[in-house]
Amino acid sequence: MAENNQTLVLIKPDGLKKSLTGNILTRLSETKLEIIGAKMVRVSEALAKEHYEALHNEVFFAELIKYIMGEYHKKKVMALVYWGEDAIAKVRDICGKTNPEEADSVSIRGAYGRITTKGVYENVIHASANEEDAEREIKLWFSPSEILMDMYATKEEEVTSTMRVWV
Ligand code: FUP
Repeated sequence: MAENNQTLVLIKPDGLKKSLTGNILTRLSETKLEIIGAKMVRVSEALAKEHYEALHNEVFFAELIKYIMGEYHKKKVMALVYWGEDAIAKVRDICGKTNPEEADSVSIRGAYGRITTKGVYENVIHASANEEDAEREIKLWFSPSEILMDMYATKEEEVTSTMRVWV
C-alpha cells in the first residue's frame, strides 16, 4: 500500500552554482508531490556536521562539510520539504545513486554530479533515505512554523530572544 510521507530535499551549493534550481524543481514536479516548505539557507558548520553526523568517521567527512557549507561553490543551499504518496522513494529515484558515476544518466545526480579530485561526490542534491532520516533532517533544517503541515508533534513554548525585523 502506498503511503503518504515527507522528505527533505537539499539543492546543494554545486546545484545552485550550476543554475540547476529550475531544472531540478521541474524534474521533481513530475512526481506531483507537494512542496510544503522551502527556503534558502546559509549552512553553518554546526548544521553541516549535524546533518552528516552518521558519516563523521569517513575519510571524506571534512571535505564533505566544506562542500555542503559552500566553500567550493556558493555559500547557500535550497532546502525543501516534499510531501505526498511515496515521497521518499519517488524523490530518491529521480535523484539517482549517491555516486554520480554509478547513477543512471537520466537521474539528477547521473546527469549533473561529479567526483572531485579529493574524492567527494558533488552530487547536486540531497534527499532523505527513509522515514527516520526524513524526520531527523526535517526537524534539523526547519522549524514547525516554516512547514505548511503538522507532521510531527509540536508544543507551545515561550521564548525570549531577539529577532531581526524590518525598520
Ligand atoms: P545519500 O543518502 O545518497 O546522500 O548518501 P550518503 O548519506 O551515504 O552520503 C552523503 C553524502 O556524502 C553524499 F551525498 C556525498 C558524500 N559521499 C562521498 O563523498 N563519498 C562517498 O563515498 C559517500 C558519500
